[in-house]
Amino acid sequence: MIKSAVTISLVKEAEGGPFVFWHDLAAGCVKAAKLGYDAVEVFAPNADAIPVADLKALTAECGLKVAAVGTGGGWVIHKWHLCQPDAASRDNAKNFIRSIINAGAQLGAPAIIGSMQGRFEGEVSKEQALCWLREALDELGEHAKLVGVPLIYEPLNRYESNLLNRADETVAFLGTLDTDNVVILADLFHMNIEEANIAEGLSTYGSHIGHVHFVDSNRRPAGCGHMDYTPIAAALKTIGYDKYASAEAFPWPNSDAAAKATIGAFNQHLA
Ligand SMILES: [Mn+2]
Repeated sequence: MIKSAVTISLVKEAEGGPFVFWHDLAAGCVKAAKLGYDAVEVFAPNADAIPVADLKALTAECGLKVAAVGTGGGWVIHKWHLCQPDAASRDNAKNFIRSIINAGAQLGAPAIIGSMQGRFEGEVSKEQALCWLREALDELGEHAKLVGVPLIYEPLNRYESNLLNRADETVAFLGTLDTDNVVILADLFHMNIEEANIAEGLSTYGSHIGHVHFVDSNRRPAGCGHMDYTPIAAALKTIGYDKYASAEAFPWPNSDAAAKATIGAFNQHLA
């Protein structure tokens, strides 16, 4: 059975971004629980800003899990990513991600590599960038395995990364990894831009999918754009997807309404 989750961002620098609840873990958890969500996904500025013990107590009290933790703070705040030309920045990116993996693991939550994958540009060729991405996913994937969680890699749309945008190329790339601990985040907003057919893209990912960002075509909450969820839900059912569908969407028209809209669409299509 697919489980529901909703995002909470604690990152001041990310304001305006696609996160439903903002700046208050306790308030977000209480609202998520009241609406019937199974879990929260937490986007923090760094690992130290994830209050592991408090969040454990808070989610237990609310009957929630932590679905995943984001690593994008390393990009949004420090402008580090895994494909920068200088080794020091790449190391900073890896260390930042590793620390988030460790914090998330204490909550049973895998970390997501989205914007931290970066892009190729300038002196860095695509081949070189994919080589660095492969090395980082192998290293961090094995590290995540040691602490008992998968590592989630999120292909982005062409306006956010030029590395891997579609399911077919991503699955081919996964086949070149040494680690078996990297799973895919299927973000319906990115897929809507890049895939000829979203349901077919989900089928191409198949059992590689470890997380879904459940959102509409315009990055508003599910049900507030023109996404057709019927074939999407059918594809997820066919591949036996049973992890989280997480609301990573703009807080449109506001946080409470976005959370309510998403859980309504979840119950209609995915529950
Ligand atoms: Mn996403």
